[in-house]
Amino acid sequence: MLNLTGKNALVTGIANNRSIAWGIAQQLHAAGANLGVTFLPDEKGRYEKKVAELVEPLQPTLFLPCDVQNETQIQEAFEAVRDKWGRLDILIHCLAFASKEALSGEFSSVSRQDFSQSIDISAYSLVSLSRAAKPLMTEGGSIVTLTYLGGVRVIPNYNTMGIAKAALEMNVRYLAAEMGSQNIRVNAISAGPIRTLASSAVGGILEMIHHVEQIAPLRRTVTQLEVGNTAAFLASDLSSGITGQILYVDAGYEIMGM
Ligand code: NAD
Ligand code: 0WE
Repeated sequence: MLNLTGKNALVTGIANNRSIAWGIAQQLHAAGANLGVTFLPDEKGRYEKKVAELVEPLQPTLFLPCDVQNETQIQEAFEAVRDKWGRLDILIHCLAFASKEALSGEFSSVSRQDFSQSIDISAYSLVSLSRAAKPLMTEGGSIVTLTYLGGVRVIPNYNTMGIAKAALEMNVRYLAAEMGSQNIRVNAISAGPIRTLASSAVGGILEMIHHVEQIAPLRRTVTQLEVGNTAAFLASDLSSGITGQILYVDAGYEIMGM
């Protein structure tokens, strides 16, 4: 059975009750994991308060600010993990960002700055967090990130995020190859479209979800909790032979050609 009792899990990317990271945190908690949660700090501290209230029922033993563009904040977060837990077993990377301009219009119109920012937040951050996690994963570990089909195929308007996801998926393979000797596994879940804060800000997301409901073998989209269950599996010893993989949790959409 899936059992994460005694495992320490750090979850990034919770913004609200629709976040995929929230679905993951709930399922890790249900499987018995000890949770730490990071949030993206903002000037007014609004995110902090909202996320703190949301995660309260999961009784996280760590609650830390972590803007992945800030290397010092990353280091401080993992120092806090080391001081409080001593060991880390599970790292969930569930965040992405591209400017509004980079997510619409002609792909080639993207500015150098918007392109770099998206790669930095959405792809490089996995390298940075994994590097910080590595010395704390003394009994092996599992790193799980979230990707999307737009990193492999052209999805209208996904544009620069597609390039960032392609880089993220290759990061998964290089990190898995490097860290395997320490029994640290690195995998990605490629989720089908789900209505979240990030996706709702995208024009036409409802039409895309409707399209998936017509085409996907299961004739529906997936939920945050289904992604959470797969993350719990990848985080657990049930997946001990799996590393460097991109696992599609998309109601089967990816296999279809027509
Ligand atoms: P979300 O808006 O709930 O989560 C995105 C998170 O990224 C937020 O918590 C936000 O605070 C965080 N973030 C942005 N910039 C950051 C920074 N500089 N430092 C730290 N955190 C930062 O949306 P979501 O849909 O749950 O997205 C989570 C992940 O799932 C992303 O990687 C996204 O690409 C991926 N994904 C989403 C879908 C979908 O349809 N919603 C499908 C496949 C994959
Ligand atoms: O990865 C994502 C969304 C990522 C995302 C969303 C936003 C909207 C608000 C990253 N940055 C931002 N920046 C903002 O200012 N998904 C997989 C969801 C998504 O986004 C799309 C999609 C799908 C699906 C964008 C265009 C087309 C399809």
